[in-house]
Amino acid sequence: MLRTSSPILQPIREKVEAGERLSLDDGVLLYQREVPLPELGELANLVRERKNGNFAYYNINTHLNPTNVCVYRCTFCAFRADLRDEKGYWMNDEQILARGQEAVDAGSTEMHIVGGLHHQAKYDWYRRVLSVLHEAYPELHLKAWTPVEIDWFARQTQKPIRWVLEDMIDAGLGSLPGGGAEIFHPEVRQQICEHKADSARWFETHRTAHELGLRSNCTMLYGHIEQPYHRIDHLIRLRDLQDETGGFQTFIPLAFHPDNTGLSHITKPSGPMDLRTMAISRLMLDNVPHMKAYWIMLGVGTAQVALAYGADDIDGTVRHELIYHDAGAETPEILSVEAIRRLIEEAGREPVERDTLYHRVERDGSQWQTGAEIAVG
Ligand code: V47
Repeated sequence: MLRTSSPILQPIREKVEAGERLSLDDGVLLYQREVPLPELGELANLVRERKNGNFAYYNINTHLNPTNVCVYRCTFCAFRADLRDEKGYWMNDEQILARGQEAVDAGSTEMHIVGGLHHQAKYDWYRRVLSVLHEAYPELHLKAWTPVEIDWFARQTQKPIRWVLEDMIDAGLGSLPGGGAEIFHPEVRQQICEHKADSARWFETHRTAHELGLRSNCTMLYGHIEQPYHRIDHLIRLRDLQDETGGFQTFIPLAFHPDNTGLSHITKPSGPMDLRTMAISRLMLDNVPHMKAYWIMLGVGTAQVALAYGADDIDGTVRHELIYHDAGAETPEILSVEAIRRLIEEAGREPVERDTLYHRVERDGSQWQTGAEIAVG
């Protein structure tokens, strides 16, 4: 039972305490300023602790963006480059393998791989990014490609999404990251990324991945041109697929960073808005086991506080992150394991190293092995 009680929150509080599902109207109401943030946080924390107790998970991971050249021009993206841009790059096998070696030397269990849709790169090159890494470093989990890329590969090869996913699994794909979701509602999607995979295609990809036994993550890009209604609609669409498949592991709310983007006139969401969005996401997505406070995007301080506003995961040590740093993120490029464990402990939580699929990791220096799967209440 919670201590505080604002009349505006009372009906929602009763539902959450009883474990009942929140509606679209409930979610939109939670974005109203009259709903006190501390009370909202307290409710989200109730759900967080029901599911994950006092644990806060992290992993040792690295990012690989094998090219930034992209045929699409999403207005929110500062990472992409044109074919002839000075900042454009396209990695070869040697560079990709060097990243793999660096990751393994640092004890990474996961490589997060996404990138641009290069005008000249054929499907076989994208497949090869995975196969060269997987052959050389079979223990490194490859969390790769968003539905935007999978849709592009399907169009390039003229094959169904299922074929592309099966072929990528054969090459070493371990799971799908949550990117490319942005905001599903067409009123917004058509304005920020009209050409790329639409919401139907995004969901088809994740549904098919789950049917093939892959786990995946999901995200929402907030704080640009969308309204609270679009955010809650987005969360409910994710919740509906999760009811069907149960394949999502983690939801990551992504705060928009405006620098060097086509939306640079927009002010970045504030800390309280980040915490509100985390808490509302935790309450709406009652069937998703984990909520990630991605420290790179939130900043370390807000990520720590978010562990009391619904989040139970902080992502990883991270190295070579470009998408947020190109868009003005001022966070460090990497955190040591000691730093990440300390920031979790400072927030009053118990740090647990996990692998990508939420097994505990038992570690002896850079040697590691996976233990039991983490049980979620
Ligand atoms: O799809 C792009 C977003 C996403 C900007 O699955 C931006 O564990 C803010 O999906 N400001 C990629 N956001 C990152 C992503 C992710 C991150 C961490 C963990 C996981 C996971 C997934 O970043 C893109 C897009 O939605 N994005 N540009 C920007 N300027």
